[in-house]
Amino acid sequence: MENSEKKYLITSALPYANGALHLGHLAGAYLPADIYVRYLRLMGRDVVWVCGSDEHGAAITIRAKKEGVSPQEIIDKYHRLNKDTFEKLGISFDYYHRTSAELHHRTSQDFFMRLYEKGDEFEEQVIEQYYDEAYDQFLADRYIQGTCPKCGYDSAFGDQCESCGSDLSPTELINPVSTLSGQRPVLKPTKHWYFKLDKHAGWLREWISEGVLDGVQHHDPRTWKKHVIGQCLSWLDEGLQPRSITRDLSWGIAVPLPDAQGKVLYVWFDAPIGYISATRQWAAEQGVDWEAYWKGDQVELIHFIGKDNIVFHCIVFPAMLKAHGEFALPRNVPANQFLNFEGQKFSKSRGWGIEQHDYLETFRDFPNKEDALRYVLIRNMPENRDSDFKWDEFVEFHDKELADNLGNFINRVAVLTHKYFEGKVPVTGVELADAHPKVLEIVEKLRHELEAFSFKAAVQTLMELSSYGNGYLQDVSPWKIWKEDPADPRIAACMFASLQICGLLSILMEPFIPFSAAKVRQLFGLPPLAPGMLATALDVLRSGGSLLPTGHIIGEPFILFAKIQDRKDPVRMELIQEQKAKLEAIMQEEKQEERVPLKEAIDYDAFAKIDLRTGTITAAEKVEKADKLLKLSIDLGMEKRTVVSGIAEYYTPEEVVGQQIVLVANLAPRKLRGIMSEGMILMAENTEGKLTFVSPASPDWGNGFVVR
Ligand code: B3M
Ligand code: ZN
Repeated sequence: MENSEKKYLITSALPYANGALHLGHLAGAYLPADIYVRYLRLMGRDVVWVCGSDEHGAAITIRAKKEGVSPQEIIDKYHRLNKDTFEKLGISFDYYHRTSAELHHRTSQDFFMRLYEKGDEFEEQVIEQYYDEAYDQFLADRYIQGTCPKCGYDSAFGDQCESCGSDLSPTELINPVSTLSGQRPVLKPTKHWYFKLDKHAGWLREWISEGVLDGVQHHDPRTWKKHVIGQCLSWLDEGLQPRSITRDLSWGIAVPLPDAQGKVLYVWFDAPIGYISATRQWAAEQGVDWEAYWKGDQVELIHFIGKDNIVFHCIVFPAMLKAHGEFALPRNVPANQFLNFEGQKFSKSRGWGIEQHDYLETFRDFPNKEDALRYVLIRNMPENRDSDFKWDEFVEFHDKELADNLGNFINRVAVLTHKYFEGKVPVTGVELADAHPKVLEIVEKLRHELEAFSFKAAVQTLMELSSYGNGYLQDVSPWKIWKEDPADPRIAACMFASLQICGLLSILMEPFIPFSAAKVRQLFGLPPLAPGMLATALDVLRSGGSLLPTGHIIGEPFILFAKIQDRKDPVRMELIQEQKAKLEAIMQEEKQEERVPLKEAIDYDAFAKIDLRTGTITAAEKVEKADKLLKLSIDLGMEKRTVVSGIAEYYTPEEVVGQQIVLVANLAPRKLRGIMSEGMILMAENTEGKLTFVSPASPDWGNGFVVR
C-alpha cells in the first residue's frame, strides 16, 4: 500500500489524572510519539495523534481521599496540569481528551455491549470479594492492605506488593485491612463479567510471533522490539485467563446491564477505548470521518507506551478489538523501558526525580529549557533497556552537542553570510545534491531510523549532519580565502552549500527540538514549518533545486544555545548545581535516619566503671560448630586473656592475628560454647551491620594501656 493512502493513528498511554508526570513518563510514552508524529507530518502523511487523561479507577478515588476532596476535583486539577505541561514542552497531540467525557462513557458502553451481545466473549462469575462493612462497600484491590505473603512487607496492596514487586490478589494478603475503615474486611459474594481472554491465545501468539493475522501478513515481527515480543510470549506461555472487566465501585463507567447495579467497568477495560473516543471527538471537531482511522487495512495504529503497559496493549486490547470485529489491530507497539534518575528509581515520596512542570518552573529563565530537556531525554532514551538521567550528562549533551556542534554551525553560517554577502544567499552554480551526496545519505539514514522508532540513533544522526557542515566549513575555511581574494568563487560555493544544509537542519531538527527549529527557520528567513515540508524539501534537493535560493535574505545571527557551563554567566550552571545539591541532601538525610539513635546520657561514674585496655590478638581459631565465633588469644601486656568473639562472618583467623584491639577487661567472664570468654573486644558497626575493629593506628600504641 502506498504511504499516501495510509491513515496513521498514533496513541500515547493515557496518564492517570491523579498526579503530575515526571521526566520518566515524558521519555517513555510522549516524547518518542511526538518525534514520530512530527516526522510523519513533515512527510505529509495523514496522521492523528490522540491521548488524554485516564480518570477512572481506584488511583483517582484514593488520591481524592488523601487530599480530602472529590474525585472530580482531582481529575480536573491534574487533567489541566498535565495537559498544560505537555503543551509547554511542545508535545503536539492532535487531541488530548479525558475519559470522564460523556462521549467516552458512551463509546465504552457500546463497546461492552457489542462484546456482550456476541454471546461467547464474556462469562459471568460469582466470586468472593472483600467488603468493608463499616463503609458498606466492596473494596477495590488497592483499598486493601496487608502483609505480603512473599516477602513479609506489612503494607502490601491487594493487587501488588511495592516492596518485592509481586503481583498479588487481595485474598493472598496476610491480615488484610480496609484502608477506608481500618477494619478487617469480610468476604462476600458478588457477580462480575469476565472477558474470555484465554479464547484468544491461539491467534494472539501467531500475530505476535509471526505478524500473521487471519492468515495474512499483518506486520513484520522483526520491526517489533525484542523486549516487547519477549514479554508477550512469556505471558502467553504462562497461559491466559478470563479477566474480570467489572468492579464494585461508585466511580467509573456504569456497566450497561440491568443486573449490574453499583458496578462499573474496570478502568483497564475503558482506558484503551479512550483512544477511540478521543479520535471520535477530534474527528467531530474537524468534521472528518473517525472510522477511516480505526477501520480497514489502510490503518496504521501505533501505541506508544512504557513497558509496564505492554500486556494491555499487545494482548488484552488487541483481543478486545478483534472480539469487537470492526477495528484494526496495532501495527506496532514500540514500548520503551524505564528511565531512572541519577542511578535510582523516580520516587515522589523520597523527592527523587523531577516532575515535568517542576522542571519548567525551576528552569524558567533558561531560554532553551524545553529543547534542552527534550534533547537530553532523546539522547538517552530508554528504548531497549532502562537508562539513566544525569545532570552532568544534561550539561554535557547540551553544551557539547547542541551548542558546540549544531548551534555553532548555524551561527557561523549566518555570521559569515552577513560578512561576505550582506546576509544574502550568494550566486553560484552549485547543486547541494551533486556537490554533497553525503548530505542526502545522512538524511536517508535519519529517516530510516525515525521510521524504525530508533530515536536515540536518529538524534545522533541529526548531529552528524551538523558535524558534516562544521567539517566542511573548516575544510574550505572561506575566511582564509577571503583574506586573499574576497571575490574567489569558492567562498560563494561554500556558503551556498552551507546555507542549504542549514535549511535542511531547520526542518530535520523539528521532530526533536521544535522550539529551536522554529528559531532557525526565522533566522534564515524561512516560513514556519507546515505538513509535507520535509517531503517537498527532499524533492527540491533531489531535482537540483535549493531550499534557500540565490538572493534570499536571511535574518540577524544570534546564539541559539547559550552554554550551561559559562564562566561569565554562571546562572544556568548554578541551577544545575542546586539540583545536584538537593539530591545530595536527600541522601544525607536518609543516611541520618538510618543512624542508630543515641542512648540515654550517663554520668562519669557509670563510664568510669568500665575498664578498657589495649591489647593485641596473638592467636585465633574457629570455634567448632559455631559459624559466627572466633576464639582469640589476647596479649594485654601484663597478662593473657582468652576471648570468644562473634566476628567470624567478617574475619578469618589468619586476618586477625596481630590486630590491635581495645578490650572491655572487667566484663564478668562467661562461658560460650564451653569456652570461658574473659572480656569483650570493641567493634564498630556500620549501617549495613559490618564490623570493624576499634583500633586507632597510633605510633605510640602498646599493649595494656588504659583507655579513659
Ligand atoms: N493510565 C496506566 C499508566 O498510566 C494507565 C495507562 C492507560 S493507557 C490506555 O501507567
Ligand atoms: Zn512482597
